[in-house]
Amino acid sequence: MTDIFLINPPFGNQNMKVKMPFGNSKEGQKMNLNQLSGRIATPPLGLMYIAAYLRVRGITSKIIDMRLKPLSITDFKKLLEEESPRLVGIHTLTEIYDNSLAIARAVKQWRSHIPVVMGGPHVTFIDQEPLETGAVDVVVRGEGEETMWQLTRALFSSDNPDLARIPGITFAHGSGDQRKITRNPPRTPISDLDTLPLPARELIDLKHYFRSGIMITSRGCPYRCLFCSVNTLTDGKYRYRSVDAVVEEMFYLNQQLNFPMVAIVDDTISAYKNRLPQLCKQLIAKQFPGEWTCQLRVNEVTPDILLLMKESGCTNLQFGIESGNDEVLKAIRKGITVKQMDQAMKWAHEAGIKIKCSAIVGHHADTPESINDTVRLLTGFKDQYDARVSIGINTPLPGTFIYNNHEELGIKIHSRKWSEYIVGRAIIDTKHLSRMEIQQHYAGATLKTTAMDYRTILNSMAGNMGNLDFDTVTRLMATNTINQPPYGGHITPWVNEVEVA
Ligand code: B12
Ligand code: SF4
Repeated sequence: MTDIFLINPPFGNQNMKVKMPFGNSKEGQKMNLNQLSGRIATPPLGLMYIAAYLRVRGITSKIIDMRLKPLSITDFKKLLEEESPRLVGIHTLTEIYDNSLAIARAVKQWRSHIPVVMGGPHVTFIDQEPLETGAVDVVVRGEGEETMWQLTRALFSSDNPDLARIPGITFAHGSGDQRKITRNPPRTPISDLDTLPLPARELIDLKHYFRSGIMITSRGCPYRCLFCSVNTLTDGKYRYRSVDAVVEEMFYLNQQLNFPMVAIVDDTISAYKNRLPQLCKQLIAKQFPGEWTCQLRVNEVTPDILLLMKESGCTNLQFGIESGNDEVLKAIRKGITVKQMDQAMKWAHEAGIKIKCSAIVGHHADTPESINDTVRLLTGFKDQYDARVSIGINTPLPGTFIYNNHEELGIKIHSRKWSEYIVGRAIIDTKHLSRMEIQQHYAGATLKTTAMDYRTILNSMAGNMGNLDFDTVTRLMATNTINQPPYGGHITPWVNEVEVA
């Protein structure tokens, strides 16, 4: 018997024909999404960390990754029946929240007295909503390790546990008219990350993931970009593991688990100045035989650091450049300049590191001209440095400054459906751009700067826009100007014409 099920819900946005979050079943037969999802899934680090933490304290977990393997709701209930967990924990991001909730409901249909706990970035900020549905009993806000330990200990040892003393949770108690929701004070984030056991990788089927050798070396980020929730998620506390511990895990992934490429997925690995060079030097000294990759900020690199990174095995890196316009960069408080980008790209290229740049269109300060600057910059990086590019649409995720202060920034949010908070779908108007225009700039910028062709972009947008089929999107886009810069000249009514919300 397993004490706890920890569930990573499936994606829910790639194919809007989805009616149920479970694929390949009668209920979910419209969903071919899971096949895609299985190909791009990465191991659920947060759940693996929680499982490892609980295991050394005597609590067993099973991680069920529905993103990797489709599971019908009937099969899921069968699994519940077979293994009879004493508690079910569910991971949540904003875009997958509906699926998380559907899973919670399935658990309650199976046995209503089994505690259902939700955690992850979305519910850290939107904690009341799941509890109000009656399908969720406790929300864990912020980091889950210590909170889950205290919670399971309380729930497993008493029929009438005192949850009021557990920091970092919001919980429901009482029933019917007497049902109340209490938000306890926040938990202080774990200060010494080296005290955590390594993620419980043996609980998942590592070989089937798209990028299996992932790890983190730090938590949080000291910057406060307006579109990002990381700072608030971690209560502004940036913490990092010791270089020794990081090197040990990298060797473990490469040597014991045979992953040629280790992907460090920290928000930003370089925020503490001396640590990255120290890490590289140690990898060089110990002759790390694998390759590694990470993402970092353009203002935190120098030619020397990049050369050291390359020498230590870093073959790929990602820069979050966000915009190609200095005014916009200032307005979103990114703390970098176009000049710094130019330099960093050049240095990384000279060091022989392959580069990917990610950018966003539809910032509150973006105009057609500033988006053109972004496109021009990215095209230049592509041509000059063979950079790969990914583009997203500015999305007001809970916990971000833009979500909390959207009116002040002149942003109008069109949707409160969480499943629509996805990077390929515009849900805001800004002072300068309507959501239709943002959507079209996204299509134009993606076409210009990525390897995606027109058909692929329209196809993916058809999914993101709702139940639109490819032909409809093609028809609606037919007269637009996305091939003709400057973008934003003549715009075909699109979102307005087909109301999908
Ligand atoms: C690495 C990363 C990725 C990786 C892989 C993540 C993975 N497989 O684990 C990749 C690149 C695949 C990725 C993709 C995306 N990501 Co991402 N990603 C991150 C990043 C930088 C770190 C996540 C991480 O591993 N942290 C370390 C682990 C230990 O922490 P954790 O997962 O948060 O889990 C802890 C707590 O949240 C909590 N917890 C989590 N789940 C549960 C469940 C229970 C029951 C409990 C009790 C507790 C609990 O306890 C855990 C341990 O402390 C975060 C930023 C951040 N700092 O959180 C963004 C972040 C999570 N990503 C984000 C987004 C938006 C995305 C994308 C949607 C972006 C896109 N372009 O499409 C995609 C979609 C992913 C998807 N649909 O699942 C947002 C989510 C915001 C939101 N409100 O949903 C974040 C917060 C960044 C941001 N922009 O603000 N991501
Ligand atoms: S976008 Fe990157 S640098 Fe900015 S706050 Fe988020 S994690 Fe930090």
